[in-house]
Amino acid sequence: MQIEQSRIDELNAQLESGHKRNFEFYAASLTNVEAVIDKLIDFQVAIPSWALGAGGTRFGRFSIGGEPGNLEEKIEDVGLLHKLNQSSGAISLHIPWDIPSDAAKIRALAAHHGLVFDAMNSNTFQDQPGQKLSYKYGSLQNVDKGVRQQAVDHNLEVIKYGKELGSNSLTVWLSDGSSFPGQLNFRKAFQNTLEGLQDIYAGLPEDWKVFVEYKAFEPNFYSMSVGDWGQSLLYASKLGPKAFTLVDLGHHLPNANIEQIVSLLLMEKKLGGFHFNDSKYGDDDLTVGSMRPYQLFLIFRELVEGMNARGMNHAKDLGWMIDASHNIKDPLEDLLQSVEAIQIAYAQALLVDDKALDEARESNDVVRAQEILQQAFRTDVRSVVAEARRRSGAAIDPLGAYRAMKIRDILIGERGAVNKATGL
Ligand code: LRH
Ligand code: MN
Repeated sequence: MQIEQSRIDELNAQLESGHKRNFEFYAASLTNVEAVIDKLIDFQVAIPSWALGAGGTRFGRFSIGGEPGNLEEKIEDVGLLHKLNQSSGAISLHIPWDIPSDAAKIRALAAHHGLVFDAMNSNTFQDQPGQKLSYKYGSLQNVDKGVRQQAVDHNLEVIKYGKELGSNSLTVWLSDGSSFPGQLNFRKAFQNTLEGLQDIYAGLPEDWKVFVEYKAFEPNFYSMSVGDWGQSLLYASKLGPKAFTLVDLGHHLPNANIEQIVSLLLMEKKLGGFHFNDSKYGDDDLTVGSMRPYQLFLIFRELVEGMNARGMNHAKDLGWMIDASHNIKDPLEDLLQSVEAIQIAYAQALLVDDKALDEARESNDVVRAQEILQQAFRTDVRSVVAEARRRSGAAIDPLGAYRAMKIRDILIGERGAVNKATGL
C-alpha cells in the first residue's frame, strides 16, 4: 500500500491550529529554533529490514499480521514510515535475509519510496541451509581456517550486493566468543578475527566504511571476541582509516557510561555509527527512549559537542540506524516512536547553552552545569519536531495518522494475518 500526500495534508489540517498554537508558544522561548528545525529536517534515521515483523524470544513469538514477506514488501513498509515522518529515508539490509533478486529493480523501488540503502549487515551468527561449515564455534575466530575463509567470503559477497544497491558501508557484528572458561585462547581468537577482518577490509571499495559492532554477551555468555568498545577500537585502529566502531546501545554491561564512550570514540575519529534502541537489562532491543530517555539525551549531547568540535555534518558523517526487535508492539508503531524519540533527544541536545555550560565547567560550578543540561532536557520540543515534519510534508502526528489510516488492517488485508517476515 502507499499513502497519498493528500491524506496526510487532510489529517494535518485537522491538527493545524492546535499545533500552530503549541509551536508558537514553545518557539517563542527558544533562541535557535529555526536552526534546530533545519537540522531535524536533514536528520535521517535508517530502518533495519529485520525489524518490520514481530520478533520473539526463545520462549515464543506472537505474529502481528500483515508482516512483509519479501524484500519488496520490507521496502514498502519503510516507505510508509518515511511518508509519515520524512525522517526514515534509508533502509539497512541483512544478508542473506534480504538478498536482492534483481538489484536494479530493488534500487528503483527504494528510490520510488524516497529511500537509499544504508549499511549492509553480514550474518555469520547462523548456519544457512546447505552451508558447508558451521559457525557453532565462531566464524572469524574459528580454529578451523576453512570456517574463517567461509566467513570472509560471505562478507565479501555482502559488499558485492551493497555495491549493486548503492550502499557504502558494511556492519560486521560477530557472535563469536566462548561460553565456558578454558574454551578459547583469547589471543589466538583475536589474531584470527583480526586477520579475517583485514581480508574483508581489503575487499572494501575506496569510498566504503566498515563498522565493527561490539557486544558484551549473547549468544556467548563467558566471552565475546568483540566484547566492548576497547576491543572494537583496537580492531578498527589496526585495520585502517576506513574502519570504525559501531555503538549498539543495548550491547553494554549494566550501568556502562555510554555517553562517555561515545565522546572518546568521536574524539579519536573512530566512531562510525549507532544502532539505537533501549533496554533495562540486556540486549532487549526495546523502543528507543522507552526506558532511559535521559541517557539518550546525554549521548546526543556528547555527539553534538563532539561533532561541532570537529566541524562534522551531523546528518551525513555518522551512521544513524535503529536496531530493534518487537515482541508485543506493532513494529511500524514502535519504529515511529523510536524515530520520534531520537529526534526529540537530538533537538534537546541542540538547545543546550554551550557557552554557559563551558563557563560552569571551567568554574567547577557542578550545580549550574546540571541545571543548564536539564533546562534543555526538560524543554518540551515535541511541537518543534512536529513543525519540522510539517515543513517537510510529513504528518504532524505520524502515529495518529498511522492509526487513523488503519494501515495495519490494510496490510493484514493485503498480506494475510500469519505470514512471518525474515529477520529476528
Ligand atoms: C546483534 C545485533 C546486530 C545485528 C543483529 C540483528 O545483537 O545487534 O547488530 O546483526 O542484532
Ligand atoms: Mn545491533
